[in-house]
Amino acid sequence: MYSFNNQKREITFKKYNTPTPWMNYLSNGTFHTMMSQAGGGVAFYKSPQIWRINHYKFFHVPTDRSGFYTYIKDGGEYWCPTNEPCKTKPEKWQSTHGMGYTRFEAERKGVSVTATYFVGEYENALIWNLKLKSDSDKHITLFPYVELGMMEFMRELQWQCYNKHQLSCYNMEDVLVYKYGVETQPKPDETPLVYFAANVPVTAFDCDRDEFVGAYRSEENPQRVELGNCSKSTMYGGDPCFALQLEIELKANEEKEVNIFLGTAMTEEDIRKSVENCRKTDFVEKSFKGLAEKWDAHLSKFQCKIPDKDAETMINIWNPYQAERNFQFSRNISYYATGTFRGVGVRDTAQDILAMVPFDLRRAKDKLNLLFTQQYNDGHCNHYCFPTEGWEPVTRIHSDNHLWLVMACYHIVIEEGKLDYLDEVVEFYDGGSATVWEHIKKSIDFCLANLGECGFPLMLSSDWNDMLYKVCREGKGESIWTSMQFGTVLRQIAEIADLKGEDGSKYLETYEQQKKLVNEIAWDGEWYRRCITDEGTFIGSEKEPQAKIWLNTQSWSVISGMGDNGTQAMDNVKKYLDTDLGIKKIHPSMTTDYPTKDGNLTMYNKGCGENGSVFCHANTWAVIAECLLKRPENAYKYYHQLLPMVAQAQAGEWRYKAEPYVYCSNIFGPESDKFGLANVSWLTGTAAWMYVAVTQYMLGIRAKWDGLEIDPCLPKEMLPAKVTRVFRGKTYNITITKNEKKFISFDGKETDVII
Ligand code: IFM
Repeated sequence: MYSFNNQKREITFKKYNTPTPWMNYLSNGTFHTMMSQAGGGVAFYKSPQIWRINHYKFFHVPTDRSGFYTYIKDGGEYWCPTNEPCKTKPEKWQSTHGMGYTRFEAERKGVSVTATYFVGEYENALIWNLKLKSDSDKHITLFPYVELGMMEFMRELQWQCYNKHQLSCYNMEDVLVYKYGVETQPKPDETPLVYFAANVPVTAFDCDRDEFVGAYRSEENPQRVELGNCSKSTMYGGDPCFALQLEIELKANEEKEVNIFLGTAMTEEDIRKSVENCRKTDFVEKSFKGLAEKWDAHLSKFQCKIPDKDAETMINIWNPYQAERNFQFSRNISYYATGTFRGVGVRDTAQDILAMVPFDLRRAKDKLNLLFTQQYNDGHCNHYCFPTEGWEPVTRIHSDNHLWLVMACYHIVIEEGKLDYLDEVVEFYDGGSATVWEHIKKSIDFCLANLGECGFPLMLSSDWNDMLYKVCREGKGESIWTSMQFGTVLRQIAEIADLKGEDGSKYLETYEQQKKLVNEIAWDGEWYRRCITDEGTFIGSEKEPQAKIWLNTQSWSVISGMGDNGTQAMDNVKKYLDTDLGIKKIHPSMTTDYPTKDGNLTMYNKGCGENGSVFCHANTWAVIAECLLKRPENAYKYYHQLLPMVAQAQAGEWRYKAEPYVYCSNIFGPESDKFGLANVSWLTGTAAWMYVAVTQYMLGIRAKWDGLEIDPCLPKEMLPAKVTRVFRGKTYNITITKNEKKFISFDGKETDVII
């Protein structure tokens, strides 16, 4: 079904009809395309909310339509190198996802095509590089095709009957142009034109989807492809598309290269310039080379060689690749997330930053600075913001958002080994500005100013766990987990304060107070309780009939160093929550009338989503906790069982369904009849945290202020481990043969370290 080629950093698929679309993201930071193994997907410029280019029909059948298709008309029949969407299939076919590109290799009746799609750094365009060959002299017709849509997806759903008459699609000297002229769009002056061009002569085109596809047909059998010619339709009001007709002569065994460009530019003149650039002889090759070099440089900052090859594949390639995509897209658009309302989540993005820190400190700082702009003078933060769309933020106050900022900042400062970043000045959302150092101190102040009756942080609109918004609607509910998160960052800010020559002890005093509460009030006898409701009920207690034990307060009791009984708590994680497909978030799952019918905590079915599924994001913290407890076998079990290819093999491909090369957010738990079904892949905090867990806790290579600490917690399956880590501009080659702590001081002279 699939195979990895780690040398090339690729995964190849032999079948097009995977259980769900298995996606890749092609991007240059401005122009983006999410593309499946069968050529389906969606392209957008900067924002999928307001500058979406083509239609992608989420959740509809047939699955994974539409996409970026090139019909090859060869005599009476036609087919696509992407395999989909035609009935006539290639005789030989495979597709491959690589770092920022997707390639299709297909053959039918002596015609072979290699189609590589990627977005290079020089133009904002999806490049379709087609290499064509035939075993005999042949004339074929190519029809590259994209079904366009209204750029604002939500407006299209609601208002297309009026607004589609404000769309135009036309031919400009054999370059097709789409203008999204809809009134009252959010940023008309920044809305680009979209273009579609080829580097070979264009015989005809269509801009009107209905003309190209025809009535009661679909992308499976467009009438114009069947007829063998496009109609030269324009589209001033209606449903737009880009379709080109390209006549190609193939000489036996000679390769012909055709390039198609789906791009954006601000004006017609800019389009002309952009297309001229794209058509230059070395443009495509240069762009692809640039992409490869970029990923080489990025990934070479941390590479390992270990006996567990699945883990190695994830650590070296797919996990940091996925983490970078999360850093870029937050939780915006995936096969599961429709890219309609979620902009940049402060909580989510602050966690994503953690996995960017070892790779690119400036990118990490810029993103964190963006999050600081969402902070108010009292220290709390907006929940989501929409910097690209310019929409008003979601202003709900959650108990955890502002604390993640402290953690991200700590990681940056410690990685860099300098305090300079703390002096950068960033505006507050409600006016004025302050240094980064002042910003993070305000995070702490806000938490301190919002403690509940028992002394734990108030839950406010929920903590990390969205579902808990229901325990605090009267504003009294308290979060024991946030107390542990607070404790974790209090130790971090105390360290920074000392480094700055300020008094860190006041933070440690607060830490001790919270720690006392955790052990005296939150300890249930066997594990740590999760939270306190408005009514004063402890959720996550043996005394409760449901949701008795929750993963997060066990793992974070150890991570924060607050739990005197952390070992016992984690033993109970193993006993009650662990499965062969990961650790459940809670046990037992809740029914929809717990704690009461009117005041229920969840509407999720048992074992699904937030209710008793294996929540992969939270599993990463269990891995870290086990490392801190120095229990390598447990850490490895929790880590290994969630490796996507391992979980998929364990559950079965058609049960697991999602990609075997990226982490998902959650997996249906044992209380569901679909135990093992993986859900919400690609964009999830699992990516960043699993990377942190395995590199900084299992392999144990952690930045410290004075240097690099190597404190591994590895089972025999991962030993010996050889790691190359670039740290503060120097390359360290580290060989780990046993679990022993070692410190490399910052003089950095010692580059080969053997443990
Ligand atoms: O923490 C959240 C995240 O912000 C969105 N997905 C679910 C997580 C757990 O509730």
